[in-house]
Amino acid sequence: MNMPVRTENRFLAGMIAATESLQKMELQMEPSQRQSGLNGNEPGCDLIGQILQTRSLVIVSNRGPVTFSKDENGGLQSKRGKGGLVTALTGLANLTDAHWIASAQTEQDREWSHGQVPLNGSEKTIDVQFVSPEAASYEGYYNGIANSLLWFLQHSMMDISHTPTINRTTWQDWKDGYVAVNRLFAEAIARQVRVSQKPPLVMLQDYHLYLVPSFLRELLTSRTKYTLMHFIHIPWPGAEDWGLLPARMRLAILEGLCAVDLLGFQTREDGFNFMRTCESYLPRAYVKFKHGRIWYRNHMTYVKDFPISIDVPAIQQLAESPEVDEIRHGFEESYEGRLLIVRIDRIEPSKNIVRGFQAFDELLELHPEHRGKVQFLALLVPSRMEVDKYQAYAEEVMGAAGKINVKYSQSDWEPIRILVGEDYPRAVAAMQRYDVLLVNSLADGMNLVAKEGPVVNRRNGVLILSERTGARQQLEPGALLIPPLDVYATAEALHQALTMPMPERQEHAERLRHLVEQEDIVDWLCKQLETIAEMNL
Ligand code: GDG
Repeated sequence: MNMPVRTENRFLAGMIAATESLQKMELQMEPSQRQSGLNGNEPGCDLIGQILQTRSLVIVSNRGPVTFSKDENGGLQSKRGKGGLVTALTGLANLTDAHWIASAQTEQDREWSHGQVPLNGSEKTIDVQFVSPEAASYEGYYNGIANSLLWFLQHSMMDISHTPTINRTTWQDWKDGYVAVNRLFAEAIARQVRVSQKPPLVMLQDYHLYLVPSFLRELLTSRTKYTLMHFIHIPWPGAEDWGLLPARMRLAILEGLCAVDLLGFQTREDGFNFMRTCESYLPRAYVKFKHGRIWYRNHMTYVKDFPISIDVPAIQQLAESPEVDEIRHGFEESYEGRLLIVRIDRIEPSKNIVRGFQAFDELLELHPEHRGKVQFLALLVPSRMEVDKYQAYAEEVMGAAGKINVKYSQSDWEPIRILVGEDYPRAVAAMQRYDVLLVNSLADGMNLVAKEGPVVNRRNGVLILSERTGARQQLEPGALLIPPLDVYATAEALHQALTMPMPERQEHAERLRHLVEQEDIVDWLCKQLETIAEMNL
């Protein structure tokens, strides 16, 4: 069985990015500087070295930092995971013994199963281990429950008059897929915790692994020393949304998460919603909202927001590379004399791509002076194409753009240009060239594009940001906020951005750059470790 390599490797990318940054930092700094962290004034970073001297790391995510495939000669070739999260966590791995548990994505991952993977630019290695569920079990866990049910519920995208219908197949996906794969992960973690020389920090990632913590508590005795962290990358909606999930599933998820020591969310709102959900649906949970604490079954879970970010130096370095330079020159030539609106997303209903095009249509109606003068460039990465809804959505996106192009095209101007495919250097080149970056997600845990754009853009471009992205919490002072359902407001925001005087654009752009640089991916990790130390977890 050969599972397709999927494109949505966003948090892995982040982890790797942050780990590599830390790694670089460690290599470049004198020992006396190491304790002071990134720039010497981030208290969280003071503690990284200290904490990791006494702890080992067990990182757990659905996708790992590496996948294996066959090369042309039938040999084994490895491909490293991309993005900030993988980088971030790989960096940490350089500072202590690290073990990464993930699910096998290919037949070669299954065969390879467990071994050492070298870290970039260092003699150290990271111990990577794959769990290998049966294909049907993985399908039920990944597509059946995580992507079709939890993703839609947590992005408030359930169209309950029609979908989802929870039927026998869903329950089978739950029992033989989600529960079974979470148990497999827990068993692998438990084995690792038992043989660990130092008490491990177990860092679980995301919505695929909600049940792991309670299984782990069952498998390990209360005398075993370890700290359990879980970071949730996607939104946590209000208690009413969770009311739609059958009680048995909801209870298992809440019990799982209340077995964690430190539970991280992207925003304060997400953490607050989680606590409200526990108060509503977890009998005998005692919630202290003000202090972010939940007591359940003699265990305290500390709930806190740790907004994820990007590896700023890494993306700036890539932006300066000859490869990106060449692509940017191409864009500059093609769009010379025109203002450029850019969006960069997975083809994903929560990214609200169709309404983005509708807003552009509205702009060209309301402000015809932009016709022929503004180009909309959409860089779209195919995602989860094995799920019917995603295929249908991709068709809808293409249809919406096609209609607008038919309506307004001129001999030398096609209003919307769509580039489909995975090409990160191309995405970075587009980020450098935009005059307006449109992020209008219906709901988004964070949205990293909103953070990447401002640190590489060369034209003091304006960020239009949905108020339902996690990025809003930090970037609001430098962005034009829009309600994502309102295409009229989005069209007006586009007009405001396209006509904004340069000094104002500059002020907004500088503010955004500063906000992102202040709190990058290393800071995200530092703050979590700082909390572990402060809370004595
Ligand atoms: C989830 C949550 C949360 C873009 N084009 C290509 C490419 N990209 C990069 C972007 C960005 C990443 O992919 C996408 O990250 P987002 O945050 O925008 O969105 P999700 O994939 O939905 O991520 C989200 C995130 O997890 C982290 O916690 O922010 O809310 O939904 O970095 O620049 N990457 C590659 N090829 C491309 O063509 N490899």
